[in-house]
Amino acid sequence: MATFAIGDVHGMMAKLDALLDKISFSPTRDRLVFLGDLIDRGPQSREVVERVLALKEYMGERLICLRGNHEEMLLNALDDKGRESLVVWLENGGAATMKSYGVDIPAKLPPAHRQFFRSLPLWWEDEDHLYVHADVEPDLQPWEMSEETLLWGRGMNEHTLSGKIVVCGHTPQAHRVLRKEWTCCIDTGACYSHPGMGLLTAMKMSTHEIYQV
Ligand SMILES: [Mn+2]
Repeated sequence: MATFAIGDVHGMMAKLDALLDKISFSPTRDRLVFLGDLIDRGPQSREVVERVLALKEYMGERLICLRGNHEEMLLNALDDKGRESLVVWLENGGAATMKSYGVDIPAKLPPAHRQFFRSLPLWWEDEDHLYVHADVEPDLQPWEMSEETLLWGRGMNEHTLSGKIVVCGHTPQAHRVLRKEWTCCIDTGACYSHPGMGLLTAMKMSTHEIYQV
């Protein structure tokens, strides 16, 4: 069984399709770990979520999708922590997501999708790696870390406590992934057109081999 981590998709359906082809994973044996931020900014968030849900239906617990700060902003807008939470989300790529769903308020998002967003965990781990959307706190167990760090942090910290390699997205890297000794960031700015960005990245965890489209 191989495990592949996949960086921030941000509504880029064609790139997700191409990447899933490229890694030629086995849906009956392998494991996929999406690092969060499936949605926002790019044009096809609805299609991306539908694809991940369809894969999840088939793969069950072998598909893990973490919550990113963009799913968090969507949930804040949905649960309305005030009108401001909706504005914050819309201005940070949420408008593209609403457009892809053809709805004008988040409460009209499909119930299965809302339930999916709520179900997303903040971290996951295997023998050798700790997977988070954004960042970790070096000396805390993952369940003790603040949501602020896990969803929004930019520190690229090592997880000293476990010694596991941290695998994260969230902070777009130009040209290639960021590899430090104990941290890998595989967000390569799939939705951006800045020089060196616009790539979606997967990493095969047993070898740390990189796949990009
Ligand atoms: Mn993010």
